[in-house]
Amino acid sequence: MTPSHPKVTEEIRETYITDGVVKLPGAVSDDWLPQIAAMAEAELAAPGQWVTDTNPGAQTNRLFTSRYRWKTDPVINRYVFESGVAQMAAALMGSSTARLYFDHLLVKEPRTEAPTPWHQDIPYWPFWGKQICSAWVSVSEVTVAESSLEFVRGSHAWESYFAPELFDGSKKNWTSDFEGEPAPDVAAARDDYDIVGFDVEPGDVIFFSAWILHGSPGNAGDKRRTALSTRWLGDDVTWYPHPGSDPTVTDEDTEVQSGEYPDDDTHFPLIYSALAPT
Ligand SMILES: O=C(O)CCC(=O)C(=O)O
Repeated sequence: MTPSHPKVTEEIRETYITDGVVKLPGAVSDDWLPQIAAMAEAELAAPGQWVTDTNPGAQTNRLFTSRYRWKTDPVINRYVFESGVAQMAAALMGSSTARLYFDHLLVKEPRTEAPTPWHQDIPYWPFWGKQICSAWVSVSEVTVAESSLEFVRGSHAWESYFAPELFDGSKKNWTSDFEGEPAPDVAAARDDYDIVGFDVEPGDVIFFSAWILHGSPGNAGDKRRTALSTRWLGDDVTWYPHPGSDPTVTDEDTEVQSGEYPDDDTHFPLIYSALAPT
């Protein structure tokens, strides 16, 4: 059955397919945003298990990320199941289903110097397939200078698979096990790339392929930038654990075998199916 969503017009879907990224204005309702902001505040005060923090406790110059909390955090859990983002992701990917991989809170305090390095998501993740995307929402208005996202338009179609890098500004590889070419230094040669950046209003969601090169500058602004990215798996996805893949869910946690569709509702819950009665 063809997936659809009222906000995913044919034009928007074509942009997603061609560019690898699209912004859906007002895709989630405003009432989610204060809840996400409060969740972030609580997480900063008492971080969960899967955290990167460049400057613990600081009010400025701090990049903080936390992942895979949908099972224990009630706000994230409700957002994943009820916000409608899963159905939009499915419609954009042309997938009849959307399973959640994980949620990723990304906070940049005011005057955070560290950019999010230019990277592809797919090499970090233990999955293979083209129907994999993220849905990134900011709780407040954010310009690119305040650390909204930038993309190399069309790079999802390059067939590249770049070595993952740490997100702490160190420029080090995320793992020593991964063999692969480093991501190009887009920041050093911006004119060589077709870069598109998105200023966002609250409730806008940026959907992007796991294969696209993307990053964000540091936060030059004087307010916190809080964003929540959720990661979505479509019909063509298979389990592909490999050296360097994110350890939040590993082969030891799931009975899914390499090369199989990740039909595991405990770890990758089915959030949307076009076949399910509405
Ligand atoms: O929020 C950011 O700065 C980076 C987000 C990102 O890279 C992602 O969601 O994949």
